[in-house]
Amino acid sequence: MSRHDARVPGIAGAVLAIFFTPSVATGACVPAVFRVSADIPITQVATTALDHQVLRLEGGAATLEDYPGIPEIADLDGFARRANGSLLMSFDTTVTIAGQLVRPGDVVEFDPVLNTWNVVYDSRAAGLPDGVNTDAVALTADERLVLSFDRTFGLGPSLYRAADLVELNGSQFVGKVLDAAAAGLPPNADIDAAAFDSARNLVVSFVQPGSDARVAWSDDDLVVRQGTTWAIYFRPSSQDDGWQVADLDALDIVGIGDGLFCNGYE
Ligand SMILES: [Ca+2]
Ligand SMILES: [Ca+2]
Ligand SMILES: [Ca+2]
Repeated sequence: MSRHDARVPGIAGAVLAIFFTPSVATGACVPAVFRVSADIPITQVATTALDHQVLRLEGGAATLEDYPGIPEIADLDGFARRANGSLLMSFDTTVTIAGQLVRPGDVVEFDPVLNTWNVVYDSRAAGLPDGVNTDAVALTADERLVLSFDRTFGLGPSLYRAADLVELNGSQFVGKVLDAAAAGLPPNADIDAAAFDSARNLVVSFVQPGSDARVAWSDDDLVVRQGTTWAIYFRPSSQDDGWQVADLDALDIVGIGDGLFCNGYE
């Protein structure tokens, strides 16, 4: 399910490699680990990942993370890593993993030590309308699920939009971490990757290019919520032109501890 964008003019390639050393006005740089997936094969720092695989990016190095059991037909489109190393994933299509049916709305947890897979959010049992795809997975500080979906739908008395981020308690929706309408995002905006860094900054990627009064972004960019606006957090295309035709569709972040971020213009 590729969603190749029209690039934002003047942005692509405008920034030299920054190698995950975010800096702000102080010039201080803090290392971070990004785990990302794309909607098509992506090569970065001479390492290629297919759309169901993850690139681990740290300090200018890229490492392929290929989790056993994921069918190649799947596009990994939601990803988060627990503190204990277990991995939460969602896919764009229905797949069978370790004998279990995993629907696009579901979230499945992979334990890399025990090599086990378990569905931890059963979308059908939870009442998510059939056909709704979970397209972003993040975790609160106490490791509750935070999900985004690929379309607008109603559930109970509430309306959920594609750029909402919804917090769960178990399988129950308990509130919006980001309310797209309240945030002033256009009705067609769709968040397709989300994570909190260790300073609890909300970092997301969108399906489409977009902008607010301060900044314009492309579908591979990571943008950070700052009050009522956004700023560029990290721009993968600054490291590899392959991102200019790829959508970043899954994300996890570890290691930025001081609220420092990369605005792409330092
Ligand atoms: Ca992917
Ligand atoms: Ca979404
Ligand atoms: Ca994206």
